[in-house]
Amino acid sequence: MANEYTARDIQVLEGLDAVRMRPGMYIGSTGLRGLHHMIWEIVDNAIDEAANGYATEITVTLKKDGSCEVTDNGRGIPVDIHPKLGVSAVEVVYTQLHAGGKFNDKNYAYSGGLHGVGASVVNALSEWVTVDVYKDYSHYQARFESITDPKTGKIISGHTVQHLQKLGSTRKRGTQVCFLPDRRVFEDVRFNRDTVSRRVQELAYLNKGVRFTFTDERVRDPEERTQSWCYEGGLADFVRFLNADKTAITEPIVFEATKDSTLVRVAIQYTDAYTDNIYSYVNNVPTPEGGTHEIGFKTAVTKAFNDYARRAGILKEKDNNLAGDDFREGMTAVVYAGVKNPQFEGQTKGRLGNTEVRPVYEAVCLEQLSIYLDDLKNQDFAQAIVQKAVKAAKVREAARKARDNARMAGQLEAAPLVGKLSSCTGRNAEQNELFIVEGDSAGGSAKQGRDRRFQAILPLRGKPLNVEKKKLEQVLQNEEFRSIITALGTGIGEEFNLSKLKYNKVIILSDADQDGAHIRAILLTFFYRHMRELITDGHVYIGMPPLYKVAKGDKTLYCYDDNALPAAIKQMGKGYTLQRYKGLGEMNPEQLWDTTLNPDGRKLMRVGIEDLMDVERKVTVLMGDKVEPRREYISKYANFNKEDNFVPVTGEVNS
Ligand code: 1YM
Repeated sequence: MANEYTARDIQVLEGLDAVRMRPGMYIGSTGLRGLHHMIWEIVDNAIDEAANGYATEITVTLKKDGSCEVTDNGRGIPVDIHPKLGVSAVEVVYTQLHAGGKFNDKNYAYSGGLHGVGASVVNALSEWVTVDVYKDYSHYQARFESITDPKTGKIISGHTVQHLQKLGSTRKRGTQVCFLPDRRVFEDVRFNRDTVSRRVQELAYLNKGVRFTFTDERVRDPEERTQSWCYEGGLADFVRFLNADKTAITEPIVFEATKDSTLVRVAIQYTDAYTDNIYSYVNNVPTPEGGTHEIGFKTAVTKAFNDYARRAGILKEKDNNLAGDDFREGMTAVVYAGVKNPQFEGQTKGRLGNTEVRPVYEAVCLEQLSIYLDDLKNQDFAQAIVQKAVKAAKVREAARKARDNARMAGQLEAAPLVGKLSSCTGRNAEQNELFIVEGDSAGGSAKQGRDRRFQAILPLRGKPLNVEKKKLEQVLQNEEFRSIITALGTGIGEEFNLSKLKYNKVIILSDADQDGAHIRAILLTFFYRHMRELITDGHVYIGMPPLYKVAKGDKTLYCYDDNALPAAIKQMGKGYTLQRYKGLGEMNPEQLWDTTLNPDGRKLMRVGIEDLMDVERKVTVLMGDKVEPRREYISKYANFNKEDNFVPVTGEVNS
């Protein structure tokens, strides 16, 4: 075979100790994200083997001993001896940084992951790794361990303790890799079942026809241990899944093409919703902040549909073009790009930066969409989409008028808010914080307890409107939301401008009960739907008031969750008093400052969008208008004390 790989092709650069010195540089973090990244680095290699047409099955198994095993049924990593290094290709791939076919263009189509240094990085950060290769009717195995040098006491990373050796004969084909993440590197070495299974399912959608099986051997019930996915429809199946709880008005529109070595894969399905959801990916990696592929896609959609609307006579010569937002109303899309040497940018590296991708992506989408729209058998859908956009344009125009009127009446400007918002005296937006507080009485305490130099308080009366079921126009009529929009200073919807944000931290403070959770969910839904950048840029927080106060004499301890209570009681000893806070309103201003407002010691949870597709589903199901899925979801997961149920977004706790 012309492209046959041999050990000679592998370039050799560096040893593994560099990785252990700076793990963050290679896997992003040593937290849970980084821990799970280890799995995806190995899975990446298996997916490449499938993408090249050699493997059809990939498994990921979480073992009882804390290790993770990944397999594929491809060709198996090459086993021949590297001419210069004198060890097998398997060992080169696992012990030499930057080794691997990924640096060799002729063997490599689209490389994902971080610089393709995956396998050796995983080895460097593991206690041990075993690699089994089934190839040419033989079973080979190698083993690596991080060992302590008896002379220097230093750790030697990923040391080969068993060279690749033939163990026996087999008819199996493929590669099996098992690794145990090193507890000296990671803050927490427990893999999260949901994180892994969700991502494996996502990979199954993105890699059509490949069977992905996920097993968690730590689960007791054998029936619940294994899940398996294989989607022949790929992205088309993906958008259908994303829209499962919505009402679709078209079948998925799907196309795939390659131009100038950029792979374009798109699936679009319209629903009767008012918002749009675009999930973009590059080389199997999510790009929640979009980038050049997504921009190209959006431009093409606007152009293709406007051109069609004119050809079909829906837009007359005198009419203006419809806006991109109009054509995206109700759109769910998966936008996939296969890119050589992708550059990921932005704070969380969630945006594609390659400028050359944009025109190529746009051209392919424009061509493919035009073909779709001109096809006679698609006319019903094409008409439905354009009619919906025309309606959206009318609503947008009405919303603009409503906004203008509101502005004219001064409702969106600061002045009439005096009395409601207690602003801070400092003018440095970087330092300022806005607390959105549930209820007037807690609001009152917060106003007295805060540090007015940088903390502003906005009390909310009652429950704000559930925005999920409302159009922007209606949202703007709601007084609670108008005050929030005005206080933030950013504008909203298409006028949203993050650089005008007046507060670096926007902190939601609500009670730790069902009502509080609901209010929090409504506010987060509002930010998610209408000011998403506020969340993706990391400005939204949830304040965590304490649940208990344990006191004795002049000593006081606050507990922020039930688990902390026994320790606090023990620490106090006999004769303590215990107070359970039912609401923020029960705290006096000093207590509120000590526990919840004071940056030294308070607990905040930053809201992030870690898994957009899951968030979208939660928001739709929990806040939307289809009753049946909500009832099912709630009865399945009902536990109102658990954060997760009503918070459509997840985040890390940082104090
Ligand atoms: C469970 C993880 O690593 N599978 C895998 C890896 C490789 C190959 C096949 C492979 C690639 C090539 C030729 C090639 C890798 N090989 C290398 C290197 N699964 C898993 N399956 N033959 C086999 O790229 O041409 C790196 S990864 F560099 F040795 F070729």
